[in-house]
Amino acid sequence: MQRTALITGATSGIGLAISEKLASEGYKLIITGRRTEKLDALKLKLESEYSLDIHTLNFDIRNKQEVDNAIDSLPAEFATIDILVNNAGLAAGLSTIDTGNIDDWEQMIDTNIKGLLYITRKVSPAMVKRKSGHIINIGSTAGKEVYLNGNVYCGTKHAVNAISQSMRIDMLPHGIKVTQIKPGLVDTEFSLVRFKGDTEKAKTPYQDIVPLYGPDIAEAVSFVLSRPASVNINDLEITCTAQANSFYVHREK
Ligand code: NDP
Ligand code: 8X3
Repeated sequence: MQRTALITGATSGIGLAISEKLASEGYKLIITGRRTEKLDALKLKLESEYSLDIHTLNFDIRNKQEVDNAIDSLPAEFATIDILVNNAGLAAGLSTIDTGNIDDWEQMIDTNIKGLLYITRKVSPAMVKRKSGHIINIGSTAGKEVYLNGNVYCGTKHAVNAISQSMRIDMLPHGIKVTQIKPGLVDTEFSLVRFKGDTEKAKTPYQDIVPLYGPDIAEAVSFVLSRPASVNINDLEITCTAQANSFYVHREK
């Protein structure tokens, strides 16, 4: 049976790649993000490539009312969400704790932690009622090891790690799968967002390595979703070959 997947943060990077991969596999998709024109363009592209119906939801995940209204607005044919991919997120800035920008901190906490919670709280009750579903949270290697100046971003991804483990226990009696995928360095808009449009700075994390790209993570999502009903992948940490963990990156100069 065709399954419906809702992917947050589908306008770019990892979320966009997951949307493309799942569309190619015939999933019914709900794609979300703030940039309407990007959502519309992706819908048009995927619908023409794969003759699928795709629904777009345009909302800011930091706003609980917008999240609730968006999910309540789903037409009947998209209202049963089998798979929730909690991907929307960002890093803003990279500074020591005594110099960090408080607005950046709020944005990361509100998006990466509270946004993930708002949409999970809204979508999961129907999964519980149906006793089926799969929630995939995009964490990070930054949720496993902290690094210099990463303080708040690392904190939000440690929270995603804890919430993923805890929600897996909550969902256990209901047969709902919870998977956390923890990527390392993935070349997306992530770094451009972190460094606020500074293209030169944004290149530095990926310099002299072959980083991961969105499709590498989308492959993993596809794998996780294609396991038999009796099998769950709890956690998956993925880095490029040049990266061992948050600290060790081998750069070929
Ligand atoms: P991108 O910047 O390319 O994509 C981020 C996505 O999140 C966009 O689609 C953006 O959509 C969406 N988003 C951000 N803020 C909001 C918001 N307030 N409301 C709704 N949507 C929002 O980055 P990535 O693809 O790299 O990041 C995706 C996830 O992967 C994030 O959670 C990130 O922390 C995680 N990650 C990234 C890694 C990397 O190295 N790139 C490594 C490990 C984890 P829009 O702007 O249209 O709203
Ligand atoms: C993104 C990876 O190393 O920039 O989560 O924090 S890193």
